[in-house]
Amino acid sequence: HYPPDGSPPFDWSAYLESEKADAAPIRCFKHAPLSTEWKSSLLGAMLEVQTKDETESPNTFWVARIIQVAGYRVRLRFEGYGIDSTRDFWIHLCTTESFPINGAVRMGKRLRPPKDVMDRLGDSWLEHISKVAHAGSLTISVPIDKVKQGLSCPFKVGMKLEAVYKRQLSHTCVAKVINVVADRIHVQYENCKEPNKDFWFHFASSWIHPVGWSQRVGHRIIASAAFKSEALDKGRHKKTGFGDAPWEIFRMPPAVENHGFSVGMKMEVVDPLKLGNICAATVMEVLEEGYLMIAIDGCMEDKSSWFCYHVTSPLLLPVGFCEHHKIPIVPPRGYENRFDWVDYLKETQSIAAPVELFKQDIKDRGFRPGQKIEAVDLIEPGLICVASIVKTAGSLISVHFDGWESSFDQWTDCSSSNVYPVGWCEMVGYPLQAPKVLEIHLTSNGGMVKSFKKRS
Ligand code: MLZ
Repeated sequence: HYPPDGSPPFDWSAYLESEKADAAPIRCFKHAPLSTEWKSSLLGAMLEVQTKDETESPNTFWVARIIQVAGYRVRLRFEGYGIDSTRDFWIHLCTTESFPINGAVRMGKRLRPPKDVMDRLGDSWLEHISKVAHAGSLTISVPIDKVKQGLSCPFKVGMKLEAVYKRQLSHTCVAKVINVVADRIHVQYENCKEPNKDFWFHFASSWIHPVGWSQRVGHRIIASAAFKSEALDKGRHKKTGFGDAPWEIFRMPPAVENHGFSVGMKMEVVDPLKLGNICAATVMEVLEEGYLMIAIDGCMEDKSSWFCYHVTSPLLLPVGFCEHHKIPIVPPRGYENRFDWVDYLKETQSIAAPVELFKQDIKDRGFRPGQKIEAVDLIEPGLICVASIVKTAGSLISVHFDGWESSFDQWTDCSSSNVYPVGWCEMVGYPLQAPKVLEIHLTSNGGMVKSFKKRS
């Protein structure tokens, strides 16, 4: 279990308090365990947890009320303390044993208040608690089977797949799963010479595909001739070869043919390599089944920088998106300080992809600026970091990594499987990157300069 050296996990409670911030509720995260079960607020709900009394047997439970919620973590107060907050304590709902009201006794536990509550309530504690039980108090139970299910992954170590190559997004590369952590897979690219050839994906990522996919849709792939000829057949018939990850376990968008996008159409996109940027972009190639090769305007000549988005991708945006949401668009090279879509389309003699082609149902999952989350750094996706929502725009959210310069911010879809509720890393035993602390330099004249760390 993380952390291997036994040091305590990141102290979310203290951090939220010092930042005076809230965590985004679990229900905002489409894919997170319990997000559909716990649709309404958990605040005020009662549950039975072990008393912290050292003198009592570990079988002793007492009723507590949820006073504050931070993702999977809640602050509890035992019944009997009234407004006294000094005995409040935090638990992780999925890693601490708890029962709904009346559940502990049913499971053979003893229901008894902590000693000081007992002293205060005297013999009336039993009466007190039966009142709580009968008052129809809101209670919750933690469906551990649902949690397990929500953290499971259909991929297994050793399975082969085609993954977009991190150093050249225009190509996929054969890759092998080398580790699975909850719903995330760690893969190693094969046949590539670079020294660090690993990458992490969520299992439902749109950057990973079954063996044969590239040739099926007409995407470029880095692979041997032998691999390609076998893959051609697998792709054509959606066949799974020995050792390949089966086609069914990939979350594939629907195959669409008459989507209306054509080569040369312009739009706005989230730059997959600089995820904080929304840029002017052009359709360079239309592949099969609704996949498009896109280039950021200004980089169109460099074919290796093209990248593939499906027509249903929430990161494909119609012309005018940025203006509508008051986000500064990143203009193509040569158009700094003078970018205007109308002039630009005229000058480049091109048309904007009609807005109806963007089949986006704008979702509001409830994220609000200021909320804290745990977010994958999509440039180094092995890192899951303490982060905040800075802005929402249509279906997009902008994620800021606490302590890092805003140039690290990343736009992502609000249903993205790369953002998690507070407490997720603790639950799955994965290291959470704490906010970067400012580096403080002393200057020669005794002053102090604070600086953020830059990406190395
Ligand atoms: N190698 C980089 C990591 C940056 C990670 C930022 N995550 C928000 C560095 O140490 O600069």
